[in-house]
Amino acid sequence: MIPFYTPERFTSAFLNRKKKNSQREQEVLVTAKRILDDIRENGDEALKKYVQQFDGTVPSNWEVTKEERKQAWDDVDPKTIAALQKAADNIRQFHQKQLPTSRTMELSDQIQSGQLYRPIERVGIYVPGGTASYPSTVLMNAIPAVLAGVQDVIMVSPARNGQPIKSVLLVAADIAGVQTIYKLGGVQAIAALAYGTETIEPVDKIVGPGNAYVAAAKSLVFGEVGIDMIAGPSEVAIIADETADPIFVAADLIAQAEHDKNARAFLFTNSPFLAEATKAELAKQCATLPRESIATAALEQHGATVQVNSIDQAFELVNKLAPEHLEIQLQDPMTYLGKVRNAGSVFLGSYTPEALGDYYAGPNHVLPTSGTAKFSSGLSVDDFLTKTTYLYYGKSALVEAAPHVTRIAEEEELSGHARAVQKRIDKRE
Ligand code: HSO
Ligand code: ZN
Repeated sequence: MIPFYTPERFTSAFLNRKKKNSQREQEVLVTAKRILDDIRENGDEALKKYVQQFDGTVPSNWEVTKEERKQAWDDVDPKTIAALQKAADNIRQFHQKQLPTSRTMELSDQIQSGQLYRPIERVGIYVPGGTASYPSTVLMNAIPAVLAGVQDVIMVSPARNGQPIKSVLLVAADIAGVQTIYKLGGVQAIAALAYGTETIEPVDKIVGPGNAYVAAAKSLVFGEVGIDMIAGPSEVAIIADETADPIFVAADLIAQAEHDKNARAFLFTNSPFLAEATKAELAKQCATLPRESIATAALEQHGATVQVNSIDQAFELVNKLAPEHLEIQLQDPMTYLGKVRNAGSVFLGSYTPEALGDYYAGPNHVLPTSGTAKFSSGLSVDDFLTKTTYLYYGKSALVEAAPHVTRIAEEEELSGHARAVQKRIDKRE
């Protein structure tokens, strides 16, 4: 089951950067580029070709109709709808607080400056098909976009082999305020969103998770359109001491491990007792888990119980790891928040499982993975806003600034810049 590590072995196994694109990743990039280029050149004709090839049939219309969306509400259990609505309310409430207040600086009536926030106009949200196709993903990606004021929120998801997009995804899209849904997936969906075709208008930014091909395609279109991030496998780090309940700790490690075979789940503890008890619990709980084989594989290959000398050492290692999710199952958990430097999202106390945040409580579940929490953050309203700065100077303020501006311009040997200021001063005199 879960292997045990000393802090030193954990450091050399998990904290040393050595990432280089593997042969397989290179191949994925080449394939993705070929499809992107073809669709960019040949539009709908190429798009249809790849949809036929990968999804088995080409839908008569890309867009999910109003009737299909309405029908979906009848197909989903009302209890599920109610749960999604409550989750959406919580997510909305949390993200509402992220909306920026205007930033203006008025030094005098002669000098004003500030920053305008404007929503991105068109955003595409990728929602995977297959087993990892989650309504929570729809809520987490679309709600901040809608709150930011994005005019057109367009969701894409594959409709494979003539099967419709799952009803629960369509309902989640309605709840979140998605305007348009296209039956498109894979690299071809990213191409259509990024470049547009005769029938699909391009977007300005693409967000949302996807498989290796989708991730490669997003990385290739980045620059021409915005993207959120390139997500790696999901991760959790749990810091726990002897006061933690091994049943809860094991359950949360498993919740992470069941995502996929590459998911990473780490326990940092100063208690040999908790380490052993958690290990036993993992075996017990995995035995009855429907996704047992995935969870066990992840725990065995990418899991670790790290026996630390102190809780301070646990935080040191975790800050180097910069995990996507951090759970603190210690007495008085709130007092440890100040020790967290690098983590996507923190879950405090024994009664705050990560699953609560994955689905329901409010903070976003789209979070930086693979150590990228050192320099980036989870999805928020900010990701759907642009910032434009502005500046106003009156005549006398320019006169005062002129000698300094022209001095720097001369230093840079850009006399055109100096003149642009000086001409105005000369004219005034
Ligand atoms: N733990 C995932 C989110 C998720 N979990 C969706 C279940 N559904 C990444 O934060
Ligand atoms: Zn999850």
